[in-house]
Amino acid sequence: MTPRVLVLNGPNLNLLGRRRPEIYGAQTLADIEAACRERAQALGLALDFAQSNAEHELIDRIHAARETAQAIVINPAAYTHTSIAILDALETFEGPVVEVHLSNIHKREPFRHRSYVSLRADAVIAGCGAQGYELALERVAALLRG
Ligand code: CA2
Repeated sequence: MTPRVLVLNGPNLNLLGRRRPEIYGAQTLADIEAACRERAQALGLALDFAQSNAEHELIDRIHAARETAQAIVINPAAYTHTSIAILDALETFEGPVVEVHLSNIHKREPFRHRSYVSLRADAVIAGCGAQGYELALERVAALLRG
């Protein structure tokens, strides 16, 4: 069976490409989704791609992925630094979890240096821009292959 990966994006990432390109790059979330779909197909992965500005919707997506996906790639955006609830949800998920940030959060304000999600993530990619999502899919494919 083709393994399925959920790529999940947190608040404000729907605005990518329209503001702050110096930090987050010029690509829109639709551009990133298209690149992920292409890379997933090449890696033999099925893909679900979602974004929400609401913490509870992100949690509901993670819960649903327990039944529908074998791995999660997540950019929790600002919830990275605040959400024990998203960490708890990810801890109920049994497959690989890769955390992605477009920017290098460690080069930015001190409040961005702490990630609750990293306490669960099997890998963290930061500062690679949109390419980070494709690198995350490659890592997930390797982890799923065993
Ligand atoms: O670097 C990342 O990917 C972040 O997860 C992005 C979050 C930020 O809170 C994290 O510290 C690091 C913010 C996403 C906001 O996206 C915007 C997109 C366009 C314009 C303004 C914000």
